[in-house]
Amino acid sequence: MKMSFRWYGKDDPVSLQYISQIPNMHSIVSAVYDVKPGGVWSQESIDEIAAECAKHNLVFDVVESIPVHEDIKLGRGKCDEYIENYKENIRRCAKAGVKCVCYNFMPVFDWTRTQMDKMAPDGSTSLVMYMKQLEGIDPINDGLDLPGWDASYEKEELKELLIAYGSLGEEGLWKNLEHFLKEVIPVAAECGVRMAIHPDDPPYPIFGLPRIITCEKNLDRMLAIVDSPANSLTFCTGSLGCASFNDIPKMVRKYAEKDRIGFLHMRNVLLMDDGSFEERGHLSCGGSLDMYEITKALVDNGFDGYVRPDHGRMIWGEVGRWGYGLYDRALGATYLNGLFEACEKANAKK
Ligand code: DNO
Repeated sequence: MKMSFRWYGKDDPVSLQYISQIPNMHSIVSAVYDVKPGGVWSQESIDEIAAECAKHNLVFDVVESIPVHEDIKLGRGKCDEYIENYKENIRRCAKAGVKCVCYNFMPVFDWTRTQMDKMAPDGSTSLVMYMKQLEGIDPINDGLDLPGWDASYEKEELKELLIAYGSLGEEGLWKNLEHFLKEVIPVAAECGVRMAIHPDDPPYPIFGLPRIITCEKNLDRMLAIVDSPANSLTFCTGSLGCASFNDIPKMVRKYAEKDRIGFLHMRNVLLMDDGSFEERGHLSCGGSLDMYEITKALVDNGFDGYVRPDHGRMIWGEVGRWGYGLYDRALGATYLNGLFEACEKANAKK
């Protein structure tokens, strides 16, 4: 396992120096943030991230994300040009030492929550999704600005996209994913890069948009499109784990055994009866997921990919990006390091 940490570049309030002080920190997960989806990243920008990381004894070997342009997901417009650009980005990242590229195939919106600062009795805050609040959201008229949402869409554009995806439907989206993978995976394989798709978060349709990277059956289908280790998963325990139909430890074991997990996002969620969920601290005792069983499933299968502590709570008065402060993610990394060491040593004694 290689422990990693997401860093949003020079504007990130969390510095590389602080990240490097977290025990056992190895890799930086980052991206070029000033190029629009569909564009080509300059080699200099990519190399600069790698050089900054190296100054702190960290390795920039995971990209999250190279965004997939909506034209690719919709199979229209400049789809083929954007796919060529995507391939070029993979080649350039590989040149700078990147080994794994995380991406997603969610229409229009990335991860969705209904409240970013839900306060727990201990005064910490975290991200939540309450079904009651979700029902009240009108994605077109509410002018939402949630992390992961591209706030640059005009109302009319957004309306058009929602209609286009409505008529594309799930099977249309599968067809476009298939085209994308068949084009991009061979290039990644050639460069020694593992593409790692991030599941839809949450893993079910929202606002009438199709979502397909949601459950075991669909992950199987996605992996079968190109049966290569370069076509892998970013197994996000919190995203898949906020639907009760996903048995997370079982799925981790299955895909680790098949060597189809390139990258893991590890975090815990508390799942509620009506499908609502709250993000919690990383420990098993904080939520619905058994983080020990998940780690054991990885270690039993000799997992040697990347792991990052995903979203943390805001604690100790920290102010920063929702889910991406330093303190709680660092606690998460330390906890996960402990789980891995314990599982590895227990296995070594057998
Ligand atoms: C949320 C993240 C996602 C993820 C993308 C990957 O915190 O896990 O935004 O980066 O979905 O493409």
